[in-house]
Amino acid sequence: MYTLGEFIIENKDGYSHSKESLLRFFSSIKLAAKAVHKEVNKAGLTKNIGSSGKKNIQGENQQKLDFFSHKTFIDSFKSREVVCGIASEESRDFIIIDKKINNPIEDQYIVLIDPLDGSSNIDVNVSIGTIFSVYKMKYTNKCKLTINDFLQKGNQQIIAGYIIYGTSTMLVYTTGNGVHGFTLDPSIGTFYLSHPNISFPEKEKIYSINDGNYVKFSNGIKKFIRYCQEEYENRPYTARYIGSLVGDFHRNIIHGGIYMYPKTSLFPNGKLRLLYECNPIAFLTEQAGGKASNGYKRILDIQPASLHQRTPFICGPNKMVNKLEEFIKKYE
Ligand code: P6P
Repeated sequence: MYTLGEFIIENKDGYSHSKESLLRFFSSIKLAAKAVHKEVNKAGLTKNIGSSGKKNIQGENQQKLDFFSHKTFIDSFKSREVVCGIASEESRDFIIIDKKINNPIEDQYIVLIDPLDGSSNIDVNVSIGTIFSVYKMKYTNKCKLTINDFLQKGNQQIIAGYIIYGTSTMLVYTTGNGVHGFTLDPSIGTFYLSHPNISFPEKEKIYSINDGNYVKFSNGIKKFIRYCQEEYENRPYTARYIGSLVGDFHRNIIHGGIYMYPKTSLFPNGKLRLLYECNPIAFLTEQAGGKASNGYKRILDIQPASLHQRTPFICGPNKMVNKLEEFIKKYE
């Protein structure tokens, strides 16, 4: 069984840039993931549970583990000399790691990260995750990073993935040649290839949406929810929603389902963030044979205007996403 390092060394992921940079990057991801895994798995027994008492830049309650994960991943990136700039859900501005820019290795990565997505679920023991999105520096002038290095379209990503802290801790990633899942063996701290070439199954089974917002949805979304509930063909689909994007998405990519977070009156531009939630999940979705849109446009083609901008988000099997877009077009 391949370890993640062996998988990369043998270029099983078809990565076409510097293998050394990729190894350094995933060395930092693995180290940080194991540290977060350890804290998450004993959260109930330590002081690391509950709110930090601070608000993040989105004005949301920051959980103690949000900050722990943010700091852990950033420190890990800094020490592996492959990341020159980081944008995190937990920090207003991007973070420049100066000394990396002149580093001799070929690729300098720009990383956008949601350090601990779904963290409101920590106190109730529901799966949560870290989501990461990676670009090369946009401009050859490596003397100075600018915001434009971070506001690249999602179709420019070179790596995207997540770690899910669930019944097991898994790392799932793509470099544009399929989606591959690795499960952590905590007894020896090694990630082993457990899910090669993940793709949406032929048969759709699940629809995921926060039904509590039903009255706030557009007619197109309401019509699609009713469509999922009709008794016809292989419907009704099963409704599954745990309020954790990584948990909902991971289940849906394995079992076959659509995830929707459309705009509502509370979130007129959608709730999820384009750069470090939707773009990486959209890249994985397409690599797994599915489709990701805002209801009208391919997520990966959206030109970002700001680091923390939000977007309506739909991702899943082509047939389900196309059907939803049909309803949105017909009923708005
Ligand atoms: P709601 C978590 O806060 C998150 O960003 C996603 O992980 C999750 O899918 C969504 O928000 C849940 O939002 O409004 O349904 O609680």
